[in-house]
Amino acid sequence: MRKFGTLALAGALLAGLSLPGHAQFRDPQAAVKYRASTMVLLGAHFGRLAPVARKEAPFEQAAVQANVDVVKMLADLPWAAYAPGYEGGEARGDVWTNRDGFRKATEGFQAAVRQLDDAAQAGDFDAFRVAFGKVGQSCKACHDAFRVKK
Ligand code: ASC
Repeated sequence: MRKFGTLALAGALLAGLSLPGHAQFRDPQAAVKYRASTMVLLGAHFGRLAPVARKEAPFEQAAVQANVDVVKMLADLPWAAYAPGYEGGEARGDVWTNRDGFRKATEGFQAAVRQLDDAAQAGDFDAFRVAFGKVGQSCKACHDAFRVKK
C-alpha cells in the first residue's frame, strides 16, 4: 500500500515534469510575465558584459563567467512561455504563425550563447568579443522580427 502510494506519487511527479509547455502557466498573463521577466534578467546580465566587450572594463574571467552562467541558464527558459495560447505582451503574432522562424531564431541565440560560454571558459578575450557580438545580433534579429515595434 505504502509502496503503491510512493509509486503513484513518483508517477504523478514525472507526468508533471513532462507536461507540455503550455500547461506550465496558469493563464496567458502568467506566461507573458514569466518570459518578460527572463528577458529583463537576460538584458541585465548580458548588459554587464558589454563594457568588457568594448574594452572599457577588464576581462576578469571569474566575473565574466558569473554573468555568462546566468545568461546561459536563462537562454533556455523563455521559450516554453511562447507556446500556443500564450499570445500577447510585446510578442508579435508572427511568433505563433511562423513557428519555424521563431524556433530557428531562438536556437541561433542559444548557439551564440554556447559560443560565449566556451570563450569565457577558455579565458579567450578575442573569442569572447566575437561571441558577444553574435549574441547581441541574435537578440536584435529576434526582436526585429518578433517583438512589437515601439
Ligand atoms: C541587450 C539587450 C538587448 C540586446 C540588443 C542587442 O543588452 O537588452 O535587447 O542586448 O540590444 O542588439
